[in-house]
Amino acid sequence: MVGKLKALLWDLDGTLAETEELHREAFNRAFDYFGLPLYWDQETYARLLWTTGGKERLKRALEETPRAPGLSWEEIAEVHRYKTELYLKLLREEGVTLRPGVRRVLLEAQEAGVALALCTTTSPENAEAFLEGTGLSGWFSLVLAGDAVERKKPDPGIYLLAQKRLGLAPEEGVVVEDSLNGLLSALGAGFPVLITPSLYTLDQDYREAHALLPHLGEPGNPAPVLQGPRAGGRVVVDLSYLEEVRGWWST
Ligand code: XBP
Ligand code: MG
Repeated sequence: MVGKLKALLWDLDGTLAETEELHREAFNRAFDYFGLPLYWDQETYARLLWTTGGKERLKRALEETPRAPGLSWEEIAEVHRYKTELYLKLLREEGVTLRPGVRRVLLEAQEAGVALALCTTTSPENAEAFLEGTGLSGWFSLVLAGDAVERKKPDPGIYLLAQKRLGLAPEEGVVVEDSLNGLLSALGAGFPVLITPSLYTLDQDYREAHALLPHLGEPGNPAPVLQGPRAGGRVVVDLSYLEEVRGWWST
């Protein structure tokens, strides 16, 4: 294994926090406002989440709904801009809680001089508002969001761009993700990947992940390791465990 861990790269939605219900609510309110014949219940949203990116997801939903109007990309972007406004409002009003272990691991990384990068498919204003709302503004030296890359996850573009911007070799980082699309994107860029599935991505196929745990764990509430180093045991994920994940990746 080469050198020590230099960067932790995080997905946002589903990984740092369970945000997808706020997104779903914002989408549905926007559909109502624009008079679109769409309503996304949880089952529909779980299926549509396979298409990453709000505009791309809306385009797909319109295409598969026979009585829906054929909107241009600009019109889709307009509905999506309004959805973003609603999401930001919901985020401020309802707030959001970080998933177990997230703040602790971020803090440990920050204190150890390990760079933090946010690599998310959501829009940049959502990412900034999220970081502000959770007290994490300024923690991430790199934030890549939304249309920062031409093709969204599962394309590896976002993680390749992060490597370039951070001057990082894949073996010098670990990616934390919550979905198969995120896993495929990070693997495509060559990174070791730890997966903590979220409410909408529990049943996806994570066989290729280097570590799989339901959450990062906290002292007093360690997480069962389903796959990867110390599988069958319980861990509180910290930098030393993440180093083990890198070791696991290189074997
Ligand atoms: C998840 C996504 C996003 C959000 C909605 O991103 O695919 O599209 O569901 O946000 P990630 P937007 O898990 O990579 O953070 O409507 O702003 O796209
Ligand atoms: Mg995610």
